[in-house]
Amino acid sequence: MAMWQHEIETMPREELNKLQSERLIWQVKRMYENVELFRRRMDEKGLKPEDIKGVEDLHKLPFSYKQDLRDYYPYGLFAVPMSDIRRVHASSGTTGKQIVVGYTDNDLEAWADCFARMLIATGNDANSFVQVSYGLGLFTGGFGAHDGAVRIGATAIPISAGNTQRQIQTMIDFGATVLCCTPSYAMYLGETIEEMGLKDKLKLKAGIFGAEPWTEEMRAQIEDKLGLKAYDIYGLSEIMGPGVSYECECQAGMHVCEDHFIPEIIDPDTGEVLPEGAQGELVFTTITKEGFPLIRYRTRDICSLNYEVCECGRTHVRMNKPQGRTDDMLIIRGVNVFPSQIEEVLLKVGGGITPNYQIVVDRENNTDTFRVDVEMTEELLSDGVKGIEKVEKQITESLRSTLGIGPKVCLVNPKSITRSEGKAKRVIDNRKLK
Ligand code: DLL
Repeated sequence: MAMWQHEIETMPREELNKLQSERLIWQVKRMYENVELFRRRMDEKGLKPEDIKGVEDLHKLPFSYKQDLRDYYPYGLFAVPMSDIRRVHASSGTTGKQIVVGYTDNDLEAWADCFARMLIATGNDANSFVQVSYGLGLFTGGFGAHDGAVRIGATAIPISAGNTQRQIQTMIDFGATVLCCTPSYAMYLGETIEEMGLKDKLKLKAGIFGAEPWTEEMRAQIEDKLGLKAYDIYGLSEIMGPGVSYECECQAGMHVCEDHFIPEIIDPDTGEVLPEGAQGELVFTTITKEGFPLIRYRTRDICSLNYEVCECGRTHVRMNKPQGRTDDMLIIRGVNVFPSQIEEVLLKVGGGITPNYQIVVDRENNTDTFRVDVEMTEELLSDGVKGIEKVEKQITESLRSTLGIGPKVCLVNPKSITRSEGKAKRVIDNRKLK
């Protein structure tokens, strides 16, 4: 299996484009026949499946949106009869009705292959013990990692998310060599292990962390606390789940599984395809998915693509860490603010604080208020008020120079910000309630 996967991952671009073209043509035709919304959008554009002759025509196709999944909830966009759907997953997102996605047998195979590619790229094999601490359930994280682990013949430890003490006990007793969870939970596990003085009992070599944005600084801290190499993995329920793209041993961008998904970067305002290397909204077309295929799906994630062949030899395009989402960008007093920028500043400041923070935005007398609560360390707390004020001032100034707008910074007691076992909740925007 490993060899066959690697051949695909290192396919010359010309060959890869040919394969993508064949698969795109197949997908457009079957979706036109089976998905009413897609047919209607094609008809509105005056397009017929025969007009799509290869990847060069991708930009002609209509976009699809998260709202479509809500409008056609739960199964209205599936392209096969329900008797061919073997499993469904769902994602609630932060707002609104949950979205439902479905997989055929072949889709589940492809998904396991994609996750397996990452496990192999990061040094795993049948001797690995993969602790799956993403939620196993309707969330795609747990099952994606589990099926990938099984695919490479490793020993899966499907513990799911939560119960930190038990996670640590299991990690040690069962000899986990790979940990799969969100980066914020990895950080929390690392902090707890540090406090318990158990780091030298761990056998972890690699961590596969994704499902939310995280920074290079956070990577360094997690690697230090858990004594492993931390790799980024990206995915979204609508396209497949974890493994749409993944970091290899070079940790230099995430390879998109281009034999299954074609990425594009567009200007989110005009919808125009941007030149290579530009930053914009990531869009995906699924070219092998049978159950729930999507054409030109607007992810809302902001990133750029790098088509240079990676040092590892893989030709599949690399996306950089998403810099945020078009829909989680905060506009505070007219200034665009991404939570990731704040996190980067906090991790650079380092001393006296932990990377646990929360952004609180509100509106008073028609003016936005902007506060960042950051947990301080026990040491700083025992230093007293003067030391605390000094760090608060330092953070305020760093944030002002990075963001162009200065928040009120409050250092709060250690462990006072609620920890998440899945995706961290970093932003409380009270303006939405007003
Ligand atoms: O979070 C799938 C996943 C599970 C990916 C486990 C990686 C690991 P959703 O819940 O549908 O699916 O959320 C998808 O999460 O559009 C991004 O905004 C964000 N996201 C996922 N991975 C990353 C990452 C899963 N590595 C949404 N970096 C996506 C930044 C990420 N953001």
